[in-house]
Amino acid sequence: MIKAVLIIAILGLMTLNSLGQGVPAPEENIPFLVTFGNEAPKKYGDDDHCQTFFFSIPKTYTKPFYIRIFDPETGGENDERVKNFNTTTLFSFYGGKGCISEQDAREVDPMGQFKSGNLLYKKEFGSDEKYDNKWTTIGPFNAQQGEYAEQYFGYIFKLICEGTSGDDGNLYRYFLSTSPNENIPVPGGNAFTFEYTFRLHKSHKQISHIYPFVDENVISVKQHNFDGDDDGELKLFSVRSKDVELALSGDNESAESVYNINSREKGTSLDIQIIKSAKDSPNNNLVFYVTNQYGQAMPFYTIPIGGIPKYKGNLIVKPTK
Ligand SMILES: [Ca+2]
Ligand SMILES: [Ca+2]
Ligand SMILES: [Ca+2]
Ligand SMILES: [Ca+2]
Repeated sequence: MIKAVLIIAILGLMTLNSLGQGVPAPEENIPFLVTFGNEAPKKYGDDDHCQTFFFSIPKTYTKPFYIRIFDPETGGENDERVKNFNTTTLFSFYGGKGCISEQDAREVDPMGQFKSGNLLYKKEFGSDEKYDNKWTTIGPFNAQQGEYAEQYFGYIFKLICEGTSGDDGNLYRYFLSTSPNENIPVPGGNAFTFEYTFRLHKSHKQISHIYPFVDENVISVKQHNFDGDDDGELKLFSVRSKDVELALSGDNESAESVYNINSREKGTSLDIQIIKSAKDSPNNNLVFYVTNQYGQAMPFYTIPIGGIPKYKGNLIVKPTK
């Protein structure tokens, strides 16, 4: 069974390799990650002023890599201004032992030892034209500086963005690149998080996707979202299901719903779609995470493991045992 899951996962990584490692990825159709300054109220759509992303580098990649951040500062273009821009955010990047194996690193809230591992880089950004609306590069780094975790498909690194002052929203994106000057994907690389705080598109025509990965131990999943502003519908698709309605939260509210996993869905990703309402609505930020039956947070990969799930109806699939 584990072997089958791994084979599916590797095939998925290979076929989707060409899609690159933008965070958010084009397949997610999410315009920006968001982190607010620590003086912003939760109702702006960020419950903890902190976002953690992990990057995985496969064993097969032995050259240096870079992390690129688009618009790391909070000012000028892209960002959400509340009165004057007065926000600083701290980006810190970790590898080494404990980077992901430390339980606190995999929680949905920043707590305890969530900054586990070796600190490889940190920099605080305020409002600065020099970094506005453009890419900034950190690195080079080597895979061996990460923490190897087979379960997460390679050497793992962790990038934390924290709102250290102010009340504005920092909107930004990441790219895992082989180049310091442009966005060139690391072959077989990926990125994932256990809690996602992001901006939805303004336009009503948009559908955003997130892809939680269901490993062989998962029996049921519970999706949790905060501050969805009742902005449309939330639906789940998988190899077995389509159009399953999930609860989407209102303004400054939380919502959750449970979905039971079928054996056919193990080793695949789910496709949770946020289908925007009929009206355009700017500045909708929300928080999303998914837990398994033990209450453990599950990873969402920007490049879905096993590929984007395609509904296969009532097709009989041979058990993999
Ligand atoms: Ca900006
Ligand atoms: Ca402000
Ligand atoms: Ca920004
Ligand atoms: Ca919101």
